[in-house]
Amino acid sequence: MLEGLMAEIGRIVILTGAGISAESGIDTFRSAGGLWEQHRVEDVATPEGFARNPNLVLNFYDMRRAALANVAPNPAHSALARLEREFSGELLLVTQNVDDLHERGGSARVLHMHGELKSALCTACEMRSPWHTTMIDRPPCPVCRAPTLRPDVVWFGEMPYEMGRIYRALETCDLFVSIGTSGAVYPAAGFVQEARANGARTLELNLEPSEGSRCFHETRHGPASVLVPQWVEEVLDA
Ligand code: BJW
Repeated sequence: MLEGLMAEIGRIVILTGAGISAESGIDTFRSAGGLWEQHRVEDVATPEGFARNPNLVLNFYDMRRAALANVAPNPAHSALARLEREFSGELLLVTQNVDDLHERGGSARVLHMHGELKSALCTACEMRSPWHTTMIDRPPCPVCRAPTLRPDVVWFGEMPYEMGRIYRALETCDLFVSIGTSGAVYPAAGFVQEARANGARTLELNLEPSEGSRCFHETRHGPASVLVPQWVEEVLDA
């Protein structure tokens, strides 16, 4: 479907989800044995869960932040970094992931719409600060010194980051590509319809059909570590 069309592609928006980091050893959210198997979503990914039991939530995110040291980017992350370097058009890489594997894979411009494990949000002064250690011990905010840090991630019921910039890019892109996401969580799940309504071609790369597969012009099924490098090669060869 994309053959012959790629030459006309000047603006690409890419959305990634947990599936792109699965082969690096980070559990996806909805897989058997995934994160939500050990913890209820309501307990660890809502503001209400944090208010009820902050220690449980801070510990959960401290452990996930520490676990980043034991994983590495895979060929899918590296391929998207190559695309950023070599594609002559405009590229916006939006990830729902809170890990740092895109950056470690070589991508310099990544928009983390659900926040980042390596960032802290102060509930007192609302400033975001780079964060690499633990929060369970209630360290002071680097900006206002209050002991009121929380993980800088977007929980259910909260507004994802950079929505204005993302919707503006979806209005003008020629191609929207969704990689390794189940299409179960909004607003990201609605990006494909937004892009299509504005005239973009749409492509899904996922291990298996997702909840939103039928919304895409084209879907390819298989592991991201294989599909993404193949697709990047096609784009750069066009
Ligand atoms: C592979 C692979 C391999 C595996 N290769 N692929 C009713 C209807 C509609 C909406 C709502 C509703 N009720 C409430 C809402 C809104 C709510 C929502 O969507 N709820 C749903 C449950 C229905 N959304 C929100 O509250 C959001 N905020 C919001 O809507 O604000 C208002 C607003 C209004 C208007 C405009 C904008 C905003 C906030 C959502 C925050 C989500 N947060 C989390 C946690 C982040 C922190 C953390 O990590 O702990 O984000 S939840 C979790 O899900 C995480 C993920 O980013 C997100 C998406 O998951 P993802 O990435 O898709 O992972 P999986 O596991 O679901 O799928 C993995 C896929 O990979 C699978 O398909 C596999 O097949 C595939 N795969 N191996 C390729 N090797």
